[in-house]
Amino acid sequence: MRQASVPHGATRRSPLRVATTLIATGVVAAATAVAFASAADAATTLGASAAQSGRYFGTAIAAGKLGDSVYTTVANREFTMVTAENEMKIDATEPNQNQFTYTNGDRIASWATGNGKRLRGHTLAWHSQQPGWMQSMSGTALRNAMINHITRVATHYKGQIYAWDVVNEAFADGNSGARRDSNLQRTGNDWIEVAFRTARAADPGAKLCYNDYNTDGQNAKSNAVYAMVQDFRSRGVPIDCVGFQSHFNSQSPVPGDYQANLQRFADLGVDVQITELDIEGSGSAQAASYSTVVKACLAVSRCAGITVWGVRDTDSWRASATPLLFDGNGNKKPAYTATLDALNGGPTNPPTSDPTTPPPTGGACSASTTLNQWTGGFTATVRISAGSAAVNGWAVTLTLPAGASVTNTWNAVAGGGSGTVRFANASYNARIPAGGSTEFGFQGTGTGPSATPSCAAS
Ligand code: G2I
Repeated sequence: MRQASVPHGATRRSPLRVATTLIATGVVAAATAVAFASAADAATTLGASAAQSGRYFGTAIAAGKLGDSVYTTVANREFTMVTAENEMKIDATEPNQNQFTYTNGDRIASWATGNGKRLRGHTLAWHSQQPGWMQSMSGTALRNAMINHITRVATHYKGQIYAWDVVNEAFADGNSGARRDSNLQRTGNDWIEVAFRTARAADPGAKLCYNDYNTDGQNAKSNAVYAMVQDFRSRGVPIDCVGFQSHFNSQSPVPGDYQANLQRFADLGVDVQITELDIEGSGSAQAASYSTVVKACLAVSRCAGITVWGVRDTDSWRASATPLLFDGNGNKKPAYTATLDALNGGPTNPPTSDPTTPPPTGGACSASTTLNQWTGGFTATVRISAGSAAVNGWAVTLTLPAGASVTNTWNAVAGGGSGTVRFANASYNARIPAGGSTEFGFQGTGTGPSATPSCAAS
């Protein structure tokens, strides 16, 4: 079932098996609303400010830098999503055919989960960064190797990945609107849909994305991707999201139709994600471009989040162009402030309230959890119902069994990843009318919650 009534993060498939239903009845309404942030207490990190509208703010992480305490301090403080910059690519995970190496990818995955962050997987099928053995392959042998690679890697990370870049950069630059020539393309035009079907079979809980660059505005290349996504949606090929890398510089600035382009893809019924954002430059010009990108995402309800391609300028693949939000010492740049301000002032922010006028007190709420449990993982769907009075904001608290942790949340903002976890409403589902209900969900590793959730309304 697709939930069309919620803005984004809502394309999770329904649990196939319903194992447990838990009902908890209402906890007393709070006297003051805590769900709404006023300007005076605007969020002070990128992750928290993005979470106000139910979005994530992520970064690429390099395993080799996890021993650098400035790097990890900034990354842990600011970001809620992590992409492995190179460590989950084909050459890194399968250096020799059928010999899989997950050491560095796992280091990033455990750093992310250990710090309560979600993971984007990058990338399962790509013409570039192929190991030598794959570069020299073709035809059926290559097609089978691709299927095997996707199956093995997606299975290894099953349950840990919010979204996979299943296929990366498969279209040609320029005006042809054609597929990029590559050994994978030469195995047959259906290689992309085979890759998506294979990924879905291996990890049905992950969102599956197509990811590319120079597709950020409307042009021949993005038109070709658009046609593919439209075709996939019409034929039931499993695609959930499109990633827009968004590597910008003066030759390739933020397009004037950036937001409109995101929106037209979203209108196909997929999430859109900004996956590798960096903008060459400095000072106020760079800051203004970052602000434009953030505002575009906030204005598109299915824009699920933004990932920047590195922490500090010195961590960037194009370090000399200083394209990121922190300088080499980890200090915030003007681009950081502009990004934070845009996130805090975005159109989907919760409404601000006059601090001298207490917001109206809402009624009580109750919560019930439907659990889909498999060995080593679970998804939980939580329904929050209002009583005879409307609810203006809600928070559900539940306790996970020992060893369990939350890896992925949709339609709510999670606080804590293990033990007692609190889920607060997103801005767009705070209000529940009298007698009405709303749902959020989360995915986790280990055993799902059997304890009774409590619901606090405001
Ligand atoms: O090129 C920027 C990005 C474009 N979209 C796909 C991304 O996967 C890509 O990321 C970059 C990484 O940021 C670089 O770090 O991909 C490059 C390779 O295509 C990465 O560069 C590689 C170097 O080519 C290797 O020589 C080096 O060993 O980084 C490796 C690790 O530092």
